[in-house]
Amino acid sequence: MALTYPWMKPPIEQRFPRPSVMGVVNVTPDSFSDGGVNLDPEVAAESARRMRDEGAAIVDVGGESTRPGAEPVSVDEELRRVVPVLERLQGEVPVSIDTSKAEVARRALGLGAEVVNDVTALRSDPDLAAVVAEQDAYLCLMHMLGEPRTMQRDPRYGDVVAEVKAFLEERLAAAVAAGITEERICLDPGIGFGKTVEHNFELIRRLDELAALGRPVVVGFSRKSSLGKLLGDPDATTGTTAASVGAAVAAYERGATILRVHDVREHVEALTAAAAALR
Ligand code: HH2
Repeated sequence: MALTYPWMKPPIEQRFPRPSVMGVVNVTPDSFSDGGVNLDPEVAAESARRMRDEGAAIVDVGGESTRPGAEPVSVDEELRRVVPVLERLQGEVPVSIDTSKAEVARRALGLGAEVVNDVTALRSDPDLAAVVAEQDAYLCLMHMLGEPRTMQRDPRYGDVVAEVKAFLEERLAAAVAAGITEERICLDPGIGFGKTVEHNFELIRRLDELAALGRPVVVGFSRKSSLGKLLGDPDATTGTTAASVGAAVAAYERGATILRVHDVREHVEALTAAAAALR
């Protein structure tokens, strides 16, 4: 059963101590690295259970791809994809719902999801903030420049870290003003969401500046194309597991709390060793 009393629910940094791994299960035909793999709800649920067994603190279930160029999906289609998976995981695997839609979040929280992961940081559905506030859910606010359909067309910043930080600070204040408890909220620079390879690595290099906002930082560099490009393929659409692990460990060292990843076992092992070494 979901915890609904504020005095029973720990702050997000206690619920997900540093470093915690968030496994990714995309129930979509078109996600950039695992599209089509988990379309069958039983296969998706099995992927989530395996991630839990491999050490994921939570599994992020998504029914809409936000890869560069992706087209939005309807509420009905998103519900059709994720609800059968959430029903199977209820009471078994801690779940985060990767959605920007209030109705999807509401159904997911009713089925036991703990976190709402909104890549639009409460900018796309005016009803989402109230759903999170009413359910006293944990919330991830992510930075994105533009929208998935067009965001990778020549993204530009004066100072990418300063601009992402100002955005996250403003969205955090907006969420709190909408009635969401600050200690439920974590922040994410949105690796690959309207950013070049250099922007993405600068955000990791200077992640301490984002952590200085005082909220736990989530980083999702896993398998993203910047890793493939860094390794020499200018047309890469994905990156390797090894490169993902390297980026995750660097992000952890610079202050990340939650690492959102596809390859859970490798990340848990690497982060366990990194945490022992850096303690
Ligand atoms: N990245 C993706 C989706 N959701 N959420 C957060 N908080 N941070 C991220 O970096 C992030 C995210 C994109 O990755 P993926 O889910 O694997 O692909 P797709 O959007 O194509 O389904």
